[in-house]
Amino acid sequence: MATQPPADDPVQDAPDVSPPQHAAAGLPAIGHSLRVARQQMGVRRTARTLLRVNQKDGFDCPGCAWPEGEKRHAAEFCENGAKAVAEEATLRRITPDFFAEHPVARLAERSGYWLGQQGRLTQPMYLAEGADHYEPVPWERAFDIVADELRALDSPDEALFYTSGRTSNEAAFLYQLFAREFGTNNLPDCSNMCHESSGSALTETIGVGKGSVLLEDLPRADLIIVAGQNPGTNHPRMLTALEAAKAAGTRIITVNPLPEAGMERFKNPQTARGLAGGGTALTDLFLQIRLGGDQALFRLLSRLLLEAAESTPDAVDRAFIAEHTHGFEEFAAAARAHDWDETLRATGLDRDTVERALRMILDAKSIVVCWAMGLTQHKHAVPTIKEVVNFLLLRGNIGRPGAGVCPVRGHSNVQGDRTMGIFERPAPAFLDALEKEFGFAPPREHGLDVVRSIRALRDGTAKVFFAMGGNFVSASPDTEVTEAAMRRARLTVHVSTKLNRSHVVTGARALILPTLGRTERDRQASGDQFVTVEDSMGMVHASRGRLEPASEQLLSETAIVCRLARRTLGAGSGTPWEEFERDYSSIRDRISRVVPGFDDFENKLRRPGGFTLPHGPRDDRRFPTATGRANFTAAPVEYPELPDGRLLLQTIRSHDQYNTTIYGLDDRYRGIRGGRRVVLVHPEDARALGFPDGSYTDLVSEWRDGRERRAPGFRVVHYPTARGCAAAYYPETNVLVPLDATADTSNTPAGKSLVVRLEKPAPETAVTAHT
Ligand SMILES: Nc1nc2c(c(=O)[nH]1)N[C@H]1C(S)=C(S)[C@@H](COP(=O)(O)OP(=O)(O)OC[C@H]3O[C@@H](n4cnc5c(=O)[nH]c(N)nc54)[C@H](O)[C@@H]3O)O[C@H]1N2
Ligand SMILES: Nc1nc2c(c(=O)[nH]1)N[C@H]1C(S)=C(S)[C@@H](COP(=O)(O)OP(=O)(O)OC[C@H]3O[C@@H](n4cnc5c(=O)[nH]c(N)nc54)[C@H](O)[C@@H]3O)O[C@H]1N2
Ligand SMILES: [Mo]
Repeated sequence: MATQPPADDPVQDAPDVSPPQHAAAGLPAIGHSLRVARQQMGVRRTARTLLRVNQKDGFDCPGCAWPEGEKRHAAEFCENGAKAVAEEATLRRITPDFFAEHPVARLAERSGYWLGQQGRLTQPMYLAEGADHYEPVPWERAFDIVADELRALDSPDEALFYTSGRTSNEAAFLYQLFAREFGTNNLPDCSNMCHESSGSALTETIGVGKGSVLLEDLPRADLIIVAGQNPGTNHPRMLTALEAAKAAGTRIITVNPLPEAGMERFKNPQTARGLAGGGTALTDLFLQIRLGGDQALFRLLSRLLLEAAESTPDAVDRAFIAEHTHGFEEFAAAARAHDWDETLRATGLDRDTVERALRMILDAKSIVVCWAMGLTQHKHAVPTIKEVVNFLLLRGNIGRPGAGVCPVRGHSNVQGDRTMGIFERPAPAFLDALEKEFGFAPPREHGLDVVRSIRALRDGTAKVFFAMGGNFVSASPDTEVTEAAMRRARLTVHVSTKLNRSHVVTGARALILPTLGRTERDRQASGDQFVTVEDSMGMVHASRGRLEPASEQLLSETAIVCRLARRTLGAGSGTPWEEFERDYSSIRDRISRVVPGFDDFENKLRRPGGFTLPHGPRDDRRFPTATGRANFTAAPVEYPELPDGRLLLQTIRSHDQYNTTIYGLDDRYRGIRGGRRVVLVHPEDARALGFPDGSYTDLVSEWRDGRERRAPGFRVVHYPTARGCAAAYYPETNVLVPLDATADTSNTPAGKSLVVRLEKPAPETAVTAHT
């Protein structure tokens, strides 16, 4: 059966709105995934591909970083995993004719949705200075263009090497090696916009910037708190794990300004009960918190635990605190001084609800806290996550079964890329190990993260932008500033699978280098290769694609790095780039000697399901911090201020997108269909501001630089969010996020608490705005 042609553009944005749903998945999820898959891949390829997702000899799902369980179903996929696979395994193709037909300036007027729908990139393409169109370019010439431009720079620090989180361990390890041999630590990555706040907070407090929980801990927990996360859409397989935990008696508290359907009830499509019956209710207690109120909430819960301990000594774990922690007295003093009224103001919660939460906490011997972007993308994200750690430390909820911190990562290998050294501020020990293994002196000065990279482009101090995947201009904040910055570069280069906006908002010259996806066979001179990835819980395993590549001209990411490195570094490099390209096990051999936890790498991969990386706090309550113990911290409590007549806006994902990749225009669980320019506002707030349901508004963000940032033409949807709060989709709302509005310490764009006003739009913008 033929696949369907892509939809027309521009998208008329007049969404249908119905009440939000109260359960996720079930039969409709299967129907939707099969429909999307068939449109992109046809029937046979759909069946062949979806059966291979996350199987032990198959490929790692390019969707999220949630781990695979030991017991795998014949179809270990979820609706959004299936969409991610279909997006990559699509049979649609972009050939040079497409670029001959469409000038770059016209492509820049298209929506991101339309660009992504055109299909897989098939050939390297070059946009010469002053040219209107991309033209095909042979690979060897493409590498010459990049190498010449890099070598012409006054300093290696004028180059930026971005990574998105789908890159395999092997490619990531070589990419950072190349950047450092070239002479820079400018390795910004999507993590800078994602879980950087978790990394910063956890490294300081427990000494390891990763989660301490394994999949088997979830059903062992008495209580799981899910704060600032929407797993029904973004980590659907997590619902299966939560369902299993419920069956084992675990209780769940959800902390979120939005009542997300997936956390209310899960209808597991892999069980009869899920398909035909009512499914499983997941949340036992819902704390509908105001945006940014979490630090105040966790501080209050800690205060209440300390008070409870005065009459019930085991409300806090004194032995653990004495033996394993530092800074308790200072923290306890700050917690005791923390105030109820301030917490109720910051959170919008009532006293009774907080007390119910406290009783569930006191009843729980072991607690896991899971979180994602709802905690990481605020100005005070790092102190918020440190507050979660304080709360867990009080009852010794780390380093024992059923307890711990569980930051749930986004991109399928974002955690592995970091482990492989994709980091602008590498640890000295990592650089020492590189130096010893490869015999060159890596740069020691810290490099630039995402926000600092944008400033460097804007100010002309960075001149070459190279991206290993991702869609930098759409994912980054302050779209106008970022796009203008990108246009100042001398050369922009994107290693990509699909067309996106970053290919059409370019520097003076630009290259698109098409690459293999996860699902595709990777053939090199020594035979078929596999790669490895690390999931959100530190499990490393192999991933092997089986599909024929989208085009004969694709190179693997690994091969691209190897060839570029040879061309750029020439005889100056003693690194065996040719051998690395020929046989990926030679890369793993080097990784095993440089990266802690990877000794005997190749052999450990033979174990079914792979192996788990060591984690001091989890394994034996070893805390490699500055104090050698787990650190309590007593940062001042913060929460966003909301001026009169304004709303706090969070930027979120719909059910039909993967970051900047738009699969479709519906957000089924929230009752939105056929459009993305919607803003969800509490009915009473909307009425007070004069916006009936179905009216249109511009969103105008207010920031201390006084500059107006406007996103025009949003349909107002009356929605049961927390009072004073609003929500709209990213990337459309990235125009509203000021470049300087970032989290303290982690520098992550604070896209979850923007002060905005609603303004009646000029009539003509009401229904013609595109996604
Ligand atoms: N299908 C699909 N899967 C994905 C992605 C995708 O786009 N599509 N993206 C991947 C990536 S890179 C990532 S990082 C993850 C993102 O996964 P999530 O973090 O789940 O994604 P968001 O849509 O940003 O949702 C943030 C959630 O936090 C809540 N929230 C916002 N602010 C606050 C707050 O101040 N306090 C509390 N308690 N809650 C708050 C929001 O209401 C929302 O439920 O998903 C990954 N998986
Ligand atoms: N306002 C706001 N902004 C945000 C966020 C938010 O919540 N709100 N979330 C932030 C977060 S958590 C993240 S992680 C970032 C995401 O930032 P990015 O990771 O940069 O963006 P993606 O949209 O995931 O990138 C999609 C592109 O990756 C390419 N691609 C896909 N698969 C492959 C592959 O296997 N190899 C290669 N080389 N390329 C591939 C395709 O060309 C596709 O167009 O956005 C951040 N931006
Ligand atoms: Mo992310």
